[in-house]
Amino acid sequence: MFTIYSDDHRLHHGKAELNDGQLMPCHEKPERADSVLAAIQSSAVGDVIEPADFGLEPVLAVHTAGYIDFLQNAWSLWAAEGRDWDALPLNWPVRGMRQVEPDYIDGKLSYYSFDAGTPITPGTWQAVFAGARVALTGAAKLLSGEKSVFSLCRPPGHHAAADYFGGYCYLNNAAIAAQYLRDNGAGKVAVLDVDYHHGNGTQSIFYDRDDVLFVSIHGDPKQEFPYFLGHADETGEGPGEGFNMNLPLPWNTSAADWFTALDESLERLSRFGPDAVVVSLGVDTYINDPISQFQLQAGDYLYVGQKIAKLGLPAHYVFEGGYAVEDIGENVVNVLRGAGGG
Ligand code: 6XA
Ligand code: ZN
Repeated sequence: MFTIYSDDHRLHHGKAELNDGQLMPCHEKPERADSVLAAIQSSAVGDVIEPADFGLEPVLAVHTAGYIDFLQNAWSLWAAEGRDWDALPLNWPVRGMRQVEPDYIDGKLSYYSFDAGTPITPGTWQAVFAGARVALTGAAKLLSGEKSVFSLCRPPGHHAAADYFGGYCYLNNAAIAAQYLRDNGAGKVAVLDVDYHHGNGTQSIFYDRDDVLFVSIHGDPKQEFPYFLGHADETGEGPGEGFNMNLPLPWNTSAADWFTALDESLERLSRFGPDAVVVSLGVDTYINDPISQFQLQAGDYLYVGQKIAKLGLPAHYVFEGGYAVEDIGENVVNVLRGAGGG
């Protein structure tokens, strides 16, 4: 199985996120990708290749032009104010306030975001654009006949919506890949999100569509980030009604209960009959993940890959969360091995 990887992820290296009431070092750091890459290189999963160039068009098929323009220019607008720390938003347009894009950078950061855990740094745009190329290269490989591929994207993407960032995510790599598959021959695509957190961005991008099914297993938003999307009664709207499925689970969910939800997800996916599946592969469901509350163990990840492979569909694994840096490489490799790589 090919892994697609670009070193450019390093250009995004935030100093701090707001967590537990404190500014603390980012959990989402370059060492995460180093760990996964090292585990892939020291196993027999397959070759690691560089991404190709796809231009901006497939990114603009998912994100708004205004948002992309913001991401490209946010750091220089911030730095023009004489600041050399990460750019972070401070307030948001909640109930009853106006959704009008401000002129000043501090207001723009607020307008285009939903949390204070997702810093913009000098190299953020270059890094996230490289991440999108990684995901697009994975999608193109699938279209040219590969059975399964792994896009080692960093930073992750599934919280990013058409026009906002948050949850460590800027460009929605999985959504960009799914849309590219649709635009280049796949009639129906399913996105299976097995990250610990709900993929609110992906859900919102495809919510009113019946050509892309979104299925997600995640920490219940009553307890867990992103808090404001991911409930079981979100089933899609308009033509998309019935094409969104959320399986929220409580803190401390066991591996056995998680796999019951996976079986239910796979049953829905099979019934949909897609031409390809994009897997938002977070391994923050791991028992030792520092910010998450599920109980999967390293060996369980083999079954994740095996069960998805049983669908018999072309599968594009796109890396999302997972913060137990020492162990995430092994956990990802186990998924890919189960899926038939190595
Ligand atoms: C914010 C938690 C961000 C979650 C990031 C993640 N304090 N998403 O792993 O999948
Ligand atoms: Zn996550």
